[in-house]
Amino acid sequence: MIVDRKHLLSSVEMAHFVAHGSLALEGVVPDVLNDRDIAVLETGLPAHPYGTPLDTVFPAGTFVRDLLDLPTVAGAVQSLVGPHPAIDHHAVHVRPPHGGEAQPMHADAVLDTRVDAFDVQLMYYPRAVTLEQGGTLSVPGTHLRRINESAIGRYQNLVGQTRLVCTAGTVVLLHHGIWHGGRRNDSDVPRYMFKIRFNPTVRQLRLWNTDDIDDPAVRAELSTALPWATGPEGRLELVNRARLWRELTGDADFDIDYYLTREQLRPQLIAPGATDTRLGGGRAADGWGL
Ligand SMILES: O=C(O)CCC(=O)C(=O)O
Repeated sequence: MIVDRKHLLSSVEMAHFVAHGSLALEGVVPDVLNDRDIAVLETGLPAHPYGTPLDTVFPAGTFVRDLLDLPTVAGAVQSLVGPHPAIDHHAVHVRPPHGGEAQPMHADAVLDTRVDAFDVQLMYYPRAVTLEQGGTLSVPGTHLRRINESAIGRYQNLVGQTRLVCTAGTVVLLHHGIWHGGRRNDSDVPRYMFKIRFNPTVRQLRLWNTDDIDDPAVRAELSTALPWATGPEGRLELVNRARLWRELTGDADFDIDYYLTREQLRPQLIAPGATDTRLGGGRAADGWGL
């Protein structure tokens, strides 16, 4: 389905996603759907091969499709991965009362180093989540620091981490590289989360509503300072974000400060008198002038 433009993300929201690696849609799923969903999640859902078309995995009329067709959800997903994404995989996570252990911190793929494309993970919480219930831990902004799945598993807590606490019907969209982990459920009620990973099937180029692309708030979002990325680490994040923003906007000259521009300086002109031995000893034309 192609979503009406008014439901697409704005450039400011996209810039927030690029800087943080996540976007929360608080309480966007109505209770009538949340109640229906719990029953289906308890039963479980059939698996499909990686990369199956969305229409095959979640045909019209199924509860997941109703969830994905909610205009706010559909608009956000389309803005990030485009229309007709494929389903990488999906999983139901139920943490029983006083059950489960804190998961090792991880990213959801074995070394996925793409910098010019990304998958999106949708996490849907049909019931309110309290801190006691073990709301998902994540570290905003880590998605551009690629790690190999649970290679960071020995770290239980990191500076700048957040814990999800939300109302029923909340959907969170995450970049595939974000560092995260489920926590123990210390409460008397089960905690439900349903996750879907989307693969883009089109180039992730200007898929959102770009009317506000020149709004200064876009650059402000892209420059957000995060607690774990101070000093030189923070500067590296500006480079990483500028690199992704170039891919998403098609603006090959975009930069935050001068970092990425400088890193890519590789002039091809050969100075007078210099020889490029790789090219058979050719000399630069005289008079090029310095
Ligand atoms: O249960 C959670 O909150 C998170 C689960 C998780 O990290 C995952 O599915 O990769």
